[in-house]
Amino acid sequence: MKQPDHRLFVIRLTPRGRSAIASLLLAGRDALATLVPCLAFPSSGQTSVAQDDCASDIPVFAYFLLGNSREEIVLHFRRCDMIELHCHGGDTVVNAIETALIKRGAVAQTWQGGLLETQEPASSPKHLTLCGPLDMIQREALQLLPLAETEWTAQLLLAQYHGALSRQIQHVLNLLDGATTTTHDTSPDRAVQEATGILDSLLATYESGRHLTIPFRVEVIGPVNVGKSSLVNALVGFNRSITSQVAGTTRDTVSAKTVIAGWPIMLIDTAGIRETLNPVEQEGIARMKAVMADSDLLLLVTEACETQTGQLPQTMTIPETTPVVHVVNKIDLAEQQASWHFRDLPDTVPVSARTGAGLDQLTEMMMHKLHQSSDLARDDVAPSQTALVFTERQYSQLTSVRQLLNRGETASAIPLLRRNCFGLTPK
Ligand SMILES: Nc1nc2c(ncn2[C@@H]2O[C@H](COP(=O)(O)OP(=O)(O)OP(=O)(O)O)[C@@H](O)[C@H]2O)c(=O)[nH]1
Ligand SMILES: [Mg+2]
Repeated sequence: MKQPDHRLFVIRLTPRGRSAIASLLLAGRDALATLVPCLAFPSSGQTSVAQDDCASDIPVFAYFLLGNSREEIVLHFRRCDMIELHCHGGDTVVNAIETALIKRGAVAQTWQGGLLETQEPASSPKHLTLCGPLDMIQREALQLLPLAETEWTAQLLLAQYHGALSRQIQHVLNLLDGATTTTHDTSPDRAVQEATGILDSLLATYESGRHLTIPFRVEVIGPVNVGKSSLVNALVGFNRSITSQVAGTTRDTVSAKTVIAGWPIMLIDTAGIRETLNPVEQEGIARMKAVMADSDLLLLVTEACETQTGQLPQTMTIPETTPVVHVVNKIDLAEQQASWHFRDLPDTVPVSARTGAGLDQLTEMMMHKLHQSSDLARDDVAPSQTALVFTERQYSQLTSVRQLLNRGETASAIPLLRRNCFGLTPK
């Protein structure tokens, strides 16, 4: 016989550390019964809490009994199996209440784990349901949503929570199911071909999707004194980096976070590249090269009025796999714009960090490169309609499915897709 689900969780909703107020959530079928013996009430107020209070939206003031002392708390009943406890924010108080509840059988959970525990997995028997059955992808979106740093990325994650990616994968599943049954009205090969096409486009979105919560890393490199730091400052809108006409001003890597077209971007200013005997500058250049390996995009800055210092040493090589935008700075100084020998080079944008000329074109090209020319670089993207692969787990599972299809193993791909992408048990 199936055992009843009596799991009880105490979840810290607010981060550890000092704050005015902290919030805990007690979640599970036995939440009310576990909590009641720990409570006392002010003489002027109510004397206990019961099932009826769960239906009311009115917060209840109470004391949480802790040995000889008691702590003021405010209870809010989301439901009888989800009770919020709001208490003073000092760590000692929160720890004491959490420990008392653990002693009474609750299991401590982080808010991330708690978020998932309080959802009903699509395949499991009902236990705690906050918003209906969610598949594994939706649960991952829910978990990442609080980490989104911009409204745009939050909207995209919300779309995945509402099933944008799941619907696409469901469509792939339907096609593959159809291909393995004789009743399908198109040919099995055509259906598998369509499914692989959809999978390929989904896999291509991961380059963008993985940056919903982790900023893109854009490194600004180039010879000394061409205006790299000035460009970073112009892009972030404040003087993050020191600039001067003295070549070799920036010695270390300097990071500055900004948002471009709704995406979080980490701009990394670096030491100018030149042959130098100065050990500090050499170290700066070494750090610049080390950062280059992890960059999503390089902005290679040179200057329109190329001076002796503004040239890149011959020995400087750029990794072939990292996308590059060539930025020709200081166009305000170039007397005859037609004379720029850079202007016909591909992926080149002339700008002036001083006047701001060309910066819009630069950010547009940066987005185009970062999203690998996918639709996400376009202005008219409707977030609610956009399906994105956004976790490494999803990417590796979909890659495995794609490989099985490549080998013609459609029947094996279907359960993998059902189980590992959705968390569903195979039929
Ligand atoms: N006229 C003009 N001057 C600029 C522009 N951008 C930067 N400068 C000037 O060029 C000089 C060098 O600028 P930085 O931003 O310090 O150059 P950098 O490439 O970071 O230099 P290092 O850190 O030494 O490698 C400063 O005097 C800036 O004011 C520009 O667009 N136009
Ligand atoms: Mg600099």
